[in-house]
Amino acid sequence: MNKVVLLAFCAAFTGGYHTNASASLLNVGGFAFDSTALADDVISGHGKFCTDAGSCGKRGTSESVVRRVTDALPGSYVFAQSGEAYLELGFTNNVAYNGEGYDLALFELGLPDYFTISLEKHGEKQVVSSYATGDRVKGYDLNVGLIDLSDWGLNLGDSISSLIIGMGSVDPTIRTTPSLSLVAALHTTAPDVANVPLPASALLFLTGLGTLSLRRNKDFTRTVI
Ligand SMILES: [Ca+2]
Ligand SMILES: [Ca+2]
Repeated sequence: MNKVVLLAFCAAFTGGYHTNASASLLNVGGFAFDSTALADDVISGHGKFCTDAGSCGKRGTSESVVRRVTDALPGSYVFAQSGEAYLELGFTNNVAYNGEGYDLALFELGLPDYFTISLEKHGEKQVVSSYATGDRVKGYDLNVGLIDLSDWGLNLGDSISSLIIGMGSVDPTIRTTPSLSLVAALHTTAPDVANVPLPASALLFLTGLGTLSLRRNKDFTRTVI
C-alpha cells in the first residue's frame, strides 16, 4: 500500500475529515453530522480577522473568512485581531433546534479557548469553553465548544437560525483567542443527524503535514468583551 492510499485509508476512519466524498455525512472530532447541519453563512461580523493562510485585516463578511468558517474543513480557520470581534453565523438550509443535551458544536484549533455566545445582538451572553477532542489537525489539537440551547432559555423543540460568536478573549489575563473552523448543529432539520462519538482519531499519521504557526493568535493581548 503506497503512502497516498494509506493516508486515504486512515482519513476514512478518523474524525476531523470529510470521510465520505459521495455522501453527506461528516465526522469531525468524534461527532458525526450531516453536511447540511453546518452553519453556512456569515450574516454579519465586527472587527478584523486573520486566516490560516496568514493574511490579516479581513472583515468578517469577506469571502476568505466566510469560506473558512462555513466549509467542512476543520483545518481552515480564522481568529480575531481585536477583543470585541464577533461573527454572526447563520443556517440557511436548516435550523438548529433545542434537543436533549448539547445542540451546537463549535470547532477550533490550538490551545483550548473560550467563545462568548449570544443568540441575538445585545442578547444574553454566555461563555463557552472548548476542550480537546483528542483529534489533531495540521499538527494542532482540535477542540470543541458545546452549546446547550436550554442554557439560553429555549424550550425543547425551539429552533434558531443564527447565533453570534464572540471571538476575542474573555479575560485580559487570558492571552489567547479561539481559532474557529466550523460550527455544526447536533440537532437539526437535516435527515437524522447523529451525535455519535467515533473511535479515536488516526490523524497522528497526518500531523506532520501542517507547519502554519497557530501561536501567533495566542500571543495577542485582548480586552474584556
Ligand atoms: Ca439542548
Ligand atoms: Ca473551516
